[in-house]
Amino acid sequence: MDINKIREDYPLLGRDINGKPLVYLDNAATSQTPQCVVDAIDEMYHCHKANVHRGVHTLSQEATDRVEATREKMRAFINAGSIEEVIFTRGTTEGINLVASSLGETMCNGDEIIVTQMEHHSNIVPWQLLGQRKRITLRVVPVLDDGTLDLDAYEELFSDNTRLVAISHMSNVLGTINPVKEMIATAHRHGVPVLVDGAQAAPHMAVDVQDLDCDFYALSAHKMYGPTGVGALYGKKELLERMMPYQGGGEMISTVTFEHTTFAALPFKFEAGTPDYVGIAALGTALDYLNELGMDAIAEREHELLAYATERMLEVPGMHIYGTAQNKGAVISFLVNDINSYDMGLLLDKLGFAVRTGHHCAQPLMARYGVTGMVRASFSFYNTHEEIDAFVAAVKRVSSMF
Ligand code: C6P
Repeated sequence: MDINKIREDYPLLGRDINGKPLVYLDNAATSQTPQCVVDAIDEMYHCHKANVHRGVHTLSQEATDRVEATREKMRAFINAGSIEEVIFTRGTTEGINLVASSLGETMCNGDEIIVTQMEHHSNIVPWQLLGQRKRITLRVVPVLDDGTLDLDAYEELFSDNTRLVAISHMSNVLGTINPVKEMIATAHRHGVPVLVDGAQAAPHMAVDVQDLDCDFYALSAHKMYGPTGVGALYGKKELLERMMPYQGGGEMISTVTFEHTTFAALPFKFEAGTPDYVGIAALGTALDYLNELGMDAIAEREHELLAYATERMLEVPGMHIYGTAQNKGAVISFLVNDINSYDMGLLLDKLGFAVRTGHHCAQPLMARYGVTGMVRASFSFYNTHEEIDAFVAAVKRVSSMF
C-alpha cells in the first residue's frame, strides 16, 4: 500500500486542529471519507436525484439502478447468497432493532437471548426493550481478563428456552475478534440462530456470511469509508421470509386495502419509506474503494500498525491496555495510572490528536473492568508510524502533567 498516495484521498486528514496537524485516531467511531465517495454523493445530487423504485422517468430509473447496483456490491462484499438477503438500513443499530422487532415477534414469555459482556449498547438495549414487552431474559457470556470470551461458559448458557445468540464480531473497546464461526456452529447445534454485530469487523477484514453461517449480520457504512446514515442487514432468506415487516409504509407493500395488506417480496418488505438513496449509491463507491485496496491487504496493514502501536504504547510509564487477545483488531483502549479518560482526551485534542474517551457505549464492559471510562485510539490503514510515534510522545507528555 502506498500510504502517502492513499492519504491524498482524504483531504480532511491534512487539516490542522488547535494549530497542530490532525492525527485522527477515532476510526472505530467513524472513518474518514475518501474523495471518490464525496464525489459520488455530489454526483447523485447534481445529476441523478429522484425517488427510487417509483418512477418510470429516466432520472428515477438512474437513481434506482445505482441503489440496486450497491445492493449487488454489498451482496458480493459479504458473500451473501442472494440480493434478497441484503436489506438497507440506517446502520448497525437499526439492523439490530429490526431483528429485535421482527424476529422478536416470534418469541414469548420465558425465552432467553445470549449476548456477551463486551456488547455495544446497540446489541443490548434492543433485546432489553423486547424483554420488557415479552419477558425475555438476557444470558451473558463473561469476558476474561485478556478480553476474550469465556467459551466454556458460553456452552453452558444454552437451555431449551434459548431463542437467539447476539454477538459482536469485533469489540469496539477491546478489539477482540471473536471466534464467531465456532460460536455460530455451537448455537446451531442447539438449534439457535445467531445475529452478528459486524459494525467493527466489516471495515477491517473480509466477511463471508455463508462461511460464517450466521443468520443475521449488521453493519454501518460510516465506519466503512462510506456516507453517514446508511447500513446493511444481511439475513438468511428463510428467516426473513418468516418474519413480519419492521415498519409499515410505502415500498414494503404489494397490495393495500382498508381491510388487508399484502407485503412486497424480499428485501423490500423490510425497506419501508424512501431510503437514503444518495447515501446508498455512495456506499457502492465506498465498497469499490475497499475492494480496490483489498480487505486482506487492509487487515494486514492494520495488524502491523496495531503491533507497532502496542509495543510503543507500553513504553509509557503507568500504561494499562485493556484487551490483549491474540486475535485483535486495530483498537487500543487504555488508561495511564489513574488519569481520567476525559482529561487525557481533552489534552490530547489540544495537541491535535482525535481519540475517543468515556464508556464507548459499553457500560457493562466498563463495569467488568471496574472503570467508568477508557481512552481509545483506533487505527485505519491510512494512519502512519509517524503518527503513532507522535501519539506516544503526546500521551507521555500529557501523563507527565498529572
Ligand atoms: N460504535 C464507537 O465509537 P451505529 O451507531 O449504528 O453506526 O453503530 C453502532 C455500533 C454497534 N456495534 C458496535 C460494536 C459498535 O462499535 C457500534 C458503534 C461507535 O465505538 C460509536 S458508539
